[in-house]
Amino acid sequence: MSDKQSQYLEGPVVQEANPKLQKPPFYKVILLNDDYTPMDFVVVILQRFFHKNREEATHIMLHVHQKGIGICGLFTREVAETKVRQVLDFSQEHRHPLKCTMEPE
Ligand code: TYC
Repeated sequence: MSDKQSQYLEGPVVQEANPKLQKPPFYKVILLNDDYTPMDFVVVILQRFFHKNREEATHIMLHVHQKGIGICGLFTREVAETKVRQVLDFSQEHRHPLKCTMEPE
């Protein structure tokens, strides 16, 4: 009998975990509410950097406005870092205090 045939008779073969095959961790990019950033500006941010349509962007902005915090999207670490940087740079350029951060999924 071949090795393969005897494996079938002995039942399932358990494969050991391979750390290299773990799925890449994702990060939430988070917007925080403040009292000064105009609502329209936040909607533009969500359209420009997170590819939301006007309706989705307005929904997320209002959620953050009401609850204090909200998720813009899930990304790999490097992409999330880039999004956070883009939001902070763009907000600073326009002299708005909007805060954006990221945390593991
Ligand atoms: N609270 C702001 C206002 O009343 C609007 C706002 C929404 C600001 C979401 C930041 O992440 C934010 N103008």
